[in-house]
Amino acid sequence: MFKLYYYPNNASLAPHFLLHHVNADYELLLVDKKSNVQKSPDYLKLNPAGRIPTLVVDQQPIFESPAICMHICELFPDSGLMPHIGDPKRALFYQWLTFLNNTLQAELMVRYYPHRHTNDQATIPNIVAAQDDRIADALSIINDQLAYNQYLLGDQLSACDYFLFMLAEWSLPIETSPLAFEHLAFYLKRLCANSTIRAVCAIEEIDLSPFESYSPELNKEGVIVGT
Ligand SMILES: N[C@@H](CCC(=O)N[C@@H](CS)C(=O)NCC(=O)O)C(=O)O
Repeated sequence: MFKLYYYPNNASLAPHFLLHHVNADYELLLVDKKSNVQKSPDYLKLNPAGRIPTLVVDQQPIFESPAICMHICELFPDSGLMPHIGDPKRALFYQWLTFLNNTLQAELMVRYYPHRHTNDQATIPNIVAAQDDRIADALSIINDQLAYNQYLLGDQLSACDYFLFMLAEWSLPIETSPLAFEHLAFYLKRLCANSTIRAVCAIEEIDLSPFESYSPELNKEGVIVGT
């Protein structure tokens, strides 16, 4: 039995996708972020960083969303969510999961918590604008990878795709949305048909319609405008 401490559409979303995908026996425990429960003494005993998510497996709490994802993949080696040791794609798995967490997610965190990155409130709009550019740079690299690949690692879905879907959802309000990138936009639309994404987003009340309704504007030659 797994216990996932979560809040809808937070960093718990990727682990939630994986637990659902592998058909694990799991319980969802809401951490009421609106009341700052993630900073409460009881929660800090599980997760001293005071962040969401935490996964408890056999009484052992683990924090950091990508670590939780890798752990779930290793506990369910036949799920196909992580290439086996010896598979050349394994290195790409590490590469993309780290890029997603350490670059795109890190930039999004500064974008959404800019006040934590300055002593001068007047600079907050500048931080947000700079972050919007950095997020667009990261999305562009991902878009290039998806130009010739159905999924991030090639032709097979992996945990990296679930992680990317979570971050793409967070990126929707950013100045250059993920839907401004053609290959990424078509990929996200395709992922909306994934049964785990549909089920988990229904549980967490996440609206898939921005991705589902993606339909690029075409010029007279049938070429996407802006490409
Ligand atoms: N690196 C952590 C970041 C987790 C994180 O920052 N979670 C956010 C929600 S998406 C959170 O707990 N925010 C509340 C806070 O910082 O007080 C991870 O990937 O698990």
